[in-house]
Amino acid sequence: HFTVFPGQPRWPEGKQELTYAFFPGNDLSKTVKSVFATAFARWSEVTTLTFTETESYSSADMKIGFFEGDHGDGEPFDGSLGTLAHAFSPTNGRFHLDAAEDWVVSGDISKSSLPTAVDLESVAVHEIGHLLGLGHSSVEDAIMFPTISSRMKKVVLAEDDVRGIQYLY
Ligand code: TQI
Ligand code: ZN
Ligand code: ZN
Repeated sequence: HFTVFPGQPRWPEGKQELTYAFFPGNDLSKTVKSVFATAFARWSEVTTLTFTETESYSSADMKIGFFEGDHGDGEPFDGSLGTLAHAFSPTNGRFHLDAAEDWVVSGDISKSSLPTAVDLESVAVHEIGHLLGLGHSSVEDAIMFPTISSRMKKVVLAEDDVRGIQYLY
């Protein structure tokens, strides 16, 4: 079953149109950005929320960036594998990814030659769940289940994820 964060934080009722921006220091490719757009779409499809990219990092509701090691929020990254990414509960909006991972941004992760490959879309869909207020789920098929078998793609919301997000919004 899905969970929410203590106190049930969520984006306010009157704020259905959320914006996101990429950390300007990262200079991400169109392909990488499109992976995030697809991941946001998984959640907008089952809610009345919309997600739009904005150029203004400072005013964006959600701020996405790739960082290595200690990056100033007290939760340093740890190099390849281990912690892959973290996102904070509403309405913090920060979504950080470990730049040291071998991110697979398109295509089939099972075909990657790297044993340390991590599927970016799978992690993005999971972390956006956190950004929106979902905690972890006990349902193994759920995006919000706290483990993912390596070299696996898990990008389609399970019924439990949909129930969770529709409980909040
Ligand atoms: N990062 C953890 C996660 O997002 C960070 C975390 C631990 C956390 N406990 C939390 C975040 C409680 C919010 C609430 O779960 S991670 C997975 C999964 C991670 C793990 O790098 O370990 C995914 C990131 F589910 F596969 F294990 C993405 Cl998909
Ligand atoms: Zn961080
Ligand atoms: Zn998680």
